[in-house]
Amino acid sequence: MTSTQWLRRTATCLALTLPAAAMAQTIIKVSDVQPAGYPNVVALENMGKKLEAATNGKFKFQMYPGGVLGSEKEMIEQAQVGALQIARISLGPMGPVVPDVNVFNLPFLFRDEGHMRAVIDGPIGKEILDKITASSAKLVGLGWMDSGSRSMYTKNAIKTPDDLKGQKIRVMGNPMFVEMMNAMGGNGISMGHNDTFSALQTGVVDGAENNPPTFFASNQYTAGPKFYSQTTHLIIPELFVMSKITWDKFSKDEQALVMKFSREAQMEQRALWDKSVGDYTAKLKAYGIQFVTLDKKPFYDATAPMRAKYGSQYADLIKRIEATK
Ligand code: BDP
Repeated sequence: MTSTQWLRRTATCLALTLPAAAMAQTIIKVSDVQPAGYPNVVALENMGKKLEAATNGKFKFQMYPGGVLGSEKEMIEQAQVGALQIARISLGPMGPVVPDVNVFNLPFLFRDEGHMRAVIDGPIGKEILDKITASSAKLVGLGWMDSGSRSMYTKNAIKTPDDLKGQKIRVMGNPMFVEMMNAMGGNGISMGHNDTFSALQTGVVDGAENNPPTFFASNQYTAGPKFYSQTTHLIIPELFVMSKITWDKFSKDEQALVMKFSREAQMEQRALWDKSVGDYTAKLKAYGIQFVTLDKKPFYDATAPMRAKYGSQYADLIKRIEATK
């Protein structure tokens, strides 16, 4: 037996006899700006457990919740160069990287959250993920996540666009959202999610906009805002993407497994979301945040020129989205 043959045989014997954990493992770093325990993070942790079990421990997820790896823009950049394997991000900051996805970033595009779910679960959802994968961004779209709808939180109640006059409102990093906020009467300031708490506290911004679970989970509700005014101007799905550099190293079977568990994570996150969204809202109310109902039409009308300007390039797609039941 040559020494190479001997080495190979020994390696095979070891692989057969050693417990999985002692074999070479592929660590998959997964990052999220949301904290541990948030529906997205839990769904991804469970996806990791399934993948680890199905591959006899070859793949292992290492979670980095709470934005420890930086902003979503930075997470996208890290995934593009293969320094991060899975980035869970909002579609908002994906827009500047893959402009095709911006159709979902239009204010008041979806009728309600149920409409958004029907679209992302169906062929259009798949098309948009595939557009990310086919783009030059070096990312593979794995699956969607729910994010409810985004509304304004400020020190005063917002009932009409006039109430936003002179107020600096934090938005996600995408020029479209600055334009949207300006159209609705405020001054849009874009910054990363993790900078928003101190921006609110120090008065760099007067308010921000997000869904109730994030308003609570980020502690922003303790940083000054008193009112949550339910404009529901954006219903943006979130997504998780894999670095293409990582993806290309996987076998076809491994890629199929990742896709299967991604879809399951999408559905599990939704169930977790539905179970917890009421609790988050109740906690905000218990703290004293006042939820304001309002007439959405003036906000819808104020953003109509924006939908016309950006929507024209997606005219056919928007018709299909509108026709989705
Ligand atoms: C939250 C999303 C997160 C975004 C954040 C934001 O879960 O992905 O980063 O909003 O506003 O709802 O930046």
